[in-house]
Amino acid sequence: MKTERFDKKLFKQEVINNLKTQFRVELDNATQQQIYQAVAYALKEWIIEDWMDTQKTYEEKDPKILYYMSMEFLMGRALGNNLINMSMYGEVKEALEELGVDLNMVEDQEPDPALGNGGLGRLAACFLDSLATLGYAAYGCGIRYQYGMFKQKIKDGYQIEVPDEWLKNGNPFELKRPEYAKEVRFGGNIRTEYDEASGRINFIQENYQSVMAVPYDYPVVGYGNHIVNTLRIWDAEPITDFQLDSFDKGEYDKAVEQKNLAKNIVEVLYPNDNHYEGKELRLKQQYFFVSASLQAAVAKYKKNHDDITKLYEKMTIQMNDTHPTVSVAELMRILMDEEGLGWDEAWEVTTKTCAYTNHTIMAEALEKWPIDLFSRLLPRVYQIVEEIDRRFVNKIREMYPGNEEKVRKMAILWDGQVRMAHMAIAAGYSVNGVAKLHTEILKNQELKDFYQMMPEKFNNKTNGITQRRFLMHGNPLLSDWVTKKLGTDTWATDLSLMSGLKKYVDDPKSQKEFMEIKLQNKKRLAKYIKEHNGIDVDPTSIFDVQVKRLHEYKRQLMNILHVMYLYNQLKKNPNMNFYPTTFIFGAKAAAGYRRAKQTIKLINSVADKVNNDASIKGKLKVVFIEDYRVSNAELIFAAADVSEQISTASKEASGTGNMKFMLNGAPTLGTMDGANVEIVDEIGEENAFIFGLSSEEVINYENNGGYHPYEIYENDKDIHEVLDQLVDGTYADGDHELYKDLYQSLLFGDTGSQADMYFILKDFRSYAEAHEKVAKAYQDTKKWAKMAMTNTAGCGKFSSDRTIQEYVDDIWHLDKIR
Ligand code: GPV
Repeated sequence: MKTERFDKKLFKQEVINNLKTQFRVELDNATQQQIYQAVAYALKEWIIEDWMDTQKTYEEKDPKILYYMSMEFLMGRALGNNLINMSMYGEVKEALEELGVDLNMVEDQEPDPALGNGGLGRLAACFLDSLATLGYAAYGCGIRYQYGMFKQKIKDGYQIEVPDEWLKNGNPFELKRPEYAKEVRFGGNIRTEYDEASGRINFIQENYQSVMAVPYDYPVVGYGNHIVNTLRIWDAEPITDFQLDSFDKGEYDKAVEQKNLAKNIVEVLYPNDNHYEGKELRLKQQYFFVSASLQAAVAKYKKNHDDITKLYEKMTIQMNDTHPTVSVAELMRILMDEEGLGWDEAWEVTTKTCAYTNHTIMAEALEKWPIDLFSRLLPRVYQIVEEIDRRFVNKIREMYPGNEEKVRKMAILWDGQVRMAHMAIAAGYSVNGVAKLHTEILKNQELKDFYQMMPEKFNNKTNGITQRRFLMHGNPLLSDWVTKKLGTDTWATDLSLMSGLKKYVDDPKSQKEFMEIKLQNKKRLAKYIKEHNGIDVDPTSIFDVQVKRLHEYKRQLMNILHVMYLYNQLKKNPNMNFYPTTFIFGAKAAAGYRRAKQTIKLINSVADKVNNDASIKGKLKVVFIEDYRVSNAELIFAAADVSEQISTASKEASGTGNMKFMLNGAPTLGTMDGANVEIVDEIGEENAFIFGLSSEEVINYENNGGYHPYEIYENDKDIHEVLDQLVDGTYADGDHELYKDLYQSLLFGDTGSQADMYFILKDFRSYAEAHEKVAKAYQDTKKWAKMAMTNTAGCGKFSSDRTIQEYVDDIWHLDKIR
C-alpha cells in the first residue's frame, strides 16, 4: 500500500531544511544524530495532520474513550514503526538513499524509549498500536520518566546498570501540553466542614504538598488508516507559588520540598518485574499519574456533557495490573468532592467505569501498601478506601453470614495493609487474566473466593502482539515473502490470514525459501553479535534463544545448567553425535535481585569457558546479548530457530515473547504454561517441543510441601556433576563461594522456602530429552522447515488486534471510527 500523499522531493527538502533551521548544518557536515532528528521532524509534519484530523473526528463523533492506565509503556523506537504504519517506509528509504543516507543508520540513532520493564509494558505498547489500527479512541496514560529502564553493561561477566538518558537530545515525537496541566496533592490532613447551603460535608485537604503534572503527548499511528491516537505521559513540575528568596523560613522549606518532590517523582522507572518493593516514592508515582489522568479525563468529558452520572457511557478505564488501582478511590474522590455526587451515585459510576487486568499469580508481585504509609500520603483517598472496604466487608458478611474466614481472605484492609488487588476486584466491572490457563488458575486458586462471590466479573483475554513491529519492521524478508505467498498484504491487519501459508508447508520450494530467509536473518544477528560481543557464531548452527527478564520462575538457570551438562557430555565423548548449537541469552535482572544477577554471571562464565575451548570445535557456543531491549529483540526473534519458554508451569501468566518467536517461525521448546498452551492448541503438539511438569502437578507439589531435589541429586550422576561444578570452582576461577547460593537454593532452599522452588531438577531430564528431539528434528531439514512454517502459519490468533477486539466486544464496548 502506498500513501496517497507522499512527496519524495518535498520530504528530502524538509530533511535538509530541518538540518539548517535546527542545527545550522549542511547534510554533508551533519552528525548521524542530527540527521535522525531532521528525519524525525520531517515525519512529524506528516503525522501532525492526521493527528489533528483524528482528534477533530473524535470531537465530532463523540465516541466512548478508553483510558489505558499503566505505569509502563515499553514503546521501542518510533521512527521505523511510524514509517511502517504510515506505509512510507520504502519511499522514505529511497528518498534518503538519494541523499546518500542509510535509513537503518538513521533508525539506530533513536534512543529506544524504554518506559517499561518487560512483558507488561510491551503489552501496553502493542495494545496502543492495535487500538489505533482498529480505529478506537484511546489514550495511553502513564509517566514520563526522566530515566527509563537502565542500560545493561556486562563487565567481567557481571551486570552493571547504567542510567538511560533517553531524553538527552530531546524527543522529536513528543508534544508538551502545558494547557492540560493538573495539580496533584500529597499528604497533609483533612478538615471536614459542614456546608449549610448544600447540607453536605466538605472535605478539605490542608497542609499538603503539591506538584504540577504536565502532560506530554506522543502520537500513536494506526496502520494504513490515518488514525493517530495519543500516549499521554506526565512530567512533574514544581508549583511556583512560593518564592525561593522568601524570608519566611516555613515557606522557604516548603518551596524546596515541593521542588524536590517534583524532581523525584518522575525521576526513574522502578526496575522490578513481577515484584513489588513497597517504596513510598512508587506509591507517589502511582497516585501522581492516576490523579492527573483522571482529572484530565473528567474535564474532557465535562466539556461536552453535563450529566456526570453518565460518565461511564463515554469513558472506560482499564487498570494494567494493580499499579494504577488507586484509580478507583481517586475517581470516587473526584466524583464526590469535586463533582458533588453522593456515595451511592459515585460508586455506581466508578464501578461501571473501572476494569482490572491481572498479570501474575506470583505472590511477591501483589501490591499491599502499609496503611500508615498510604493514609499519610493520601489522607482523603484513604478515607474513601476505608469506606469502600467497610461496605465491601458488609457485603461479604451478607453473602456469607458467620463466615469470618471469608472476610479475612477478601477484605481490602487487613493486617495493617491496603490490598490493592482486592480493591480492584471489589470495584471493577471486569477482572481478566491474560491467557486461558492463567485465568483458570485465578478462578480456581488465587482468586477463588472472589470468583465464587462475583463470577460474572471474571473473563479471559489471551495476550497478543503486533505483527506490524514484530514481522513487518523486524523481519522485512519474511514479511515480503508472506505477502508474495498470500498474494496480499492484508495480513498486516488480519493475522488470521496467515493460515493461508499452511498449503506451502510441504512444498519443497517454499521450504527452501523460508529456510533461506531464516539463514539471512541469522547472519544479520551473527553480525550484531560479532560487533557487540566479539564472538563468532556459526549461522548454520541451531540458534536456541531465551530472551526475557531474568527471574527464577523463568528458569534461565535450568537452561544454563543444561548447557553445562552438554559441555560435560561433549568433553567426555568428543565424537558423540551432536548438532552445533548456539545458545543465546538476553536478560536484565532487577538491580537488587541477587540470585538473578548471579545467574547472569554464571551464564557469562560458562560462555567464556565453552567458547574458548578449542577441543569441542565450536560445536557449542553461548552468547549473552548485552542490554536486551525492543530494538535488538526485533533482530533476535527474526533469527531464532528455537524459542525457549521454560517457566515452571503455572508461573508465567501468559508470555508474549513466545508469540513473537512463533510469528517468526521458531518452534517453542517449552512447558505447558501461560499462552504456550494455546500455541500448542493452534499448531498441534507435534510442532512444538513440550516437556516438564504440568501446572496441576506443580500446584499439587506446592500444596503438599514441595518435593525432594536431593534425591535427584543423589541418583542422577549427570545432574550431580553439574551441581557440584557450581561449588568446585569450575566456572569461577577456583572460587567455591561465587555460585554457592544458587547451589543451596536448588538443594536446600532458604529458611522459609522450599528447596528448588521452581522444580529445575525435577524437570531437568525431560528438558534434556526435549533438546535431543530438537537436534534430531533440525537435522531433518524438511521436517524442520515444515515445523517452522507451521508455526508462522498458525500464529493468527496471537495478534494484539484479536486481543483488543475481544476487550472491545466483552469489556469496553468502544465505538469504531472509520
Ligand atoms: I505483575 N508481567 C510483567 O512483565 N511485569 C509485571 O510486573 C507483571 C507481569 C508479565 C507477565 O509476567 C507475563 O506472563 C505476561 O505475558 C505479561 O505480563 C503481559 O500480560
